[in-house]
Amino acid sequence: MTTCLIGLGGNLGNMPQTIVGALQSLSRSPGVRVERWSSLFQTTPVGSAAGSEFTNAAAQLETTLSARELLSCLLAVETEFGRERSIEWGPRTLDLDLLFFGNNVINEPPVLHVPHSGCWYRRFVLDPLFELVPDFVHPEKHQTIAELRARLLARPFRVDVLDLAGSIDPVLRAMQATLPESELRAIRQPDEVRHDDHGLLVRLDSGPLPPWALPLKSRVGWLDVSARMGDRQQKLINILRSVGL
Ligand code: PH2
Ligand code: MG
Ligand code: MG
Repeated sequence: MTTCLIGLGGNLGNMPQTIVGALQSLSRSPGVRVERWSSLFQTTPVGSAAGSEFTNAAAQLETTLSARELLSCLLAVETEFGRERSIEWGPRTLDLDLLFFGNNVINEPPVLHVPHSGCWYRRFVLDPLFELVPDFVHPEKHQTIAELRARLLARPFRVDVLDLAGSIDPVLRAMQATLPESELRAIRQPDEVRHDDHGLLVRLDSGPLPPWALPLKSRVGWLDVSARMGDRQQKLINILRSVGL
């Protein structure tokens, strides 16, 4: 038996009905038991094409399935509730994300990544999880759900952006003007790196990291979105919205 945590979300149709229906459907799946679920949260959409307000929740499952099998089961339930995959990060009737599979760290690209890459800095994931399992320890970040969530509540919220190309300043200046509760800074060289690990340290662009930047990967606040779609400004906006700014 493995204890798992999943995230539920969507912004099309009757979401309370869909979420209850999805949990019922999961509990009828062989090898899956739904143990507990959070309340429903109304959340600000993250992503330029995401559409209207989302409803998010989390649930705790017990399963005899493998992570891969459980993922197929989640996809089947998404399909059952009319999920279409046309626009990436578009509006959806139901999104079921496998957030944690016990304490396992699993990377089988392109589909299976556990813990879920976005689960530690997104309020719409952490707020429901905090209700269910505040003391659960993230197996890669080595912090509890409560600690990860508390990091995001600091104001001003600090976002340091690794800027090896030296070209991010205009983007940061434009964004800073509209986001007084954030503190955006470019990091181009080692002496600009802060010694503490507050807020986020974001890598937007792909390419080799210089040796001085390699140790930064082990920081709790390290967030690598270099493989994500979108331009740099859109990626930053999505991060700040995720944090709750
Ligand atoms: N899921 C997304 C994109 N944006 N925004 C909110 N508020 N909640 C989500 O669950 C969500 C989102 C992609 O899965
Ligand atoms: Mg999702
Ligand atoms: Mg998903």
